[in-house]
Amino acid sequence: MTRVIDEEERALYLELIGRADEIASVSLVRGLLAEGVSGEELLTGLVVPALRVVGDRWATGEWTVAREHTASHLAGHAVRMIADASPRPSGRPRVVVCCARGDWHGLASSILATLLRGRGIDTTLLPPGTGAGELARMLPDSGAGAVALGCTMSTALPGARAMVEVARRVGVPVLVGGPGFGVDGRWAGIVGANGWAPDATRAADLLAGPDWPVTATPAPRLRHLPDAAHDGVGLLRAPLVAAGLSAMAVPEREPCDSTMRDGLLTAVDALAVSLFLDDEEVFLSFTRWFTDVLTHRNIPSSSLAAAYKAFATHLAHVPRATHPLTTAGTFL
Ligand code: B12
Repeated sequence: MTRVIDEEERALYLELIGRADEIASVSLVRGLLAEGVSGEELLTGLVVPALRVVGDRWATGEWTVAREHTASHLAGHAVRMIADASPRPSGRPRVVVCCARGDWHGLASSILATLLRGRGIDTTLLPPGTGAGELARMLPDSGAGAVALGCTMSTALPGARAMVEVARRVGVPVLVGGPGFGVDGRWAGIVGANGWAPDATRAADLLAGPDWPVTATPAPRLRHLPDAAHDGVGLLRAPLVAAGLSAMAVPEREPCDSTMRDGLLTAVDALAVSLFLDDEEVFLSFTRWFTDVLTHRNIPSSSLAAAYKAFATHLAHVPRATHPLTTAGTFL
């Protein structure tokens, strides 16, 4: 029987990365590998659950950004060790693993690439920041039979769309995944993906299964694009954030300041992406999450409502943008 990670080991690992104990966290992972725990089990039973808690602890303000970054960095170290312990597969078509341009969660891609490799599927992992142009240039000579495209932040969905388009244009099918595609992958279809998987294990099953296509046709066009409203909001990013910040009228103090500034930047991006996808749920789900983050920092939701009113005033000339702002305002 394969050895699985237990609750105690999960708690210990979280504790170690949470107190930045690199040596002990590395030796825990090394020990588990030596005991014969599979790479896949370590990824799905230890690293991924720990990263989720790390994120939640940042969101609730329990951990500082620095503590969250350090813990995540150590989790990346574990992924590297697991990858190094997996034999290099051969003979199967290669999968190019990457994340949507605009999304910096490259660790999720490296977790997927490592798991695929453990299943005997060879991968080329592209770093975050790789865009559609670079993907278009490298794909034809890569020997890739598929692209596995991750997206953690819905704000990067336009980047995902551009990457799907170039891959499908050269006949390479694209499997997508990650929370940025929404609950049950609701935005996977609109970006033109050939498939969506809820987790890395099922991604591997799909890619190795008989139903995964060997070629792809070009992605269907999005009827409502190009979209002037989406471009208009994007162009006003800086003035909108400035107006929102002053409307929030929260006393200047760290760390709330940067949380709000970063949050409002993401709010503008989420609004623009709602227009891009023609689905205001992107903006509404972001607003629910951000309200929660602010509440944990004792900032009332009325402050965010005030920022959204300021956005609406600045965007009076973009009628499609005011509807999601008004809807979000009703639950703030
Ligand atoms: C580490 C981390 C970062 C690091 C990333 C470093 C790196 N090298 O990756 C840094 C510091 C850069 C970062 C930045 C930000 N982050 Co961050 N981050 C995280 C954290 C803690 C871990 C991410 C991770 O690797 N998860 C592990 C993966 C494997 O889990 P998963 O995404 O659920 O993936 C599973 C499936 O979705 C699927 N899957 C994933 N990818 C793919 C791909 C394919 C092709 C397939 C088929 C399947 C698949 O398989 C996985 C498991 O089986 C998460 C917490 C969390 N819950 O994940 C927050 C989190 C994702 N971040 C968050 C936020 C808000 C941000 C920032 C906006 C913060 C800021 N104010 O600047 C920025 C955004 C930057 C950007 N534009 O991308 C939020 C997102 C909230 C939301 N609802 O939008 C989270 C959820 C934290 C939280 N609890 O609030 N982050």
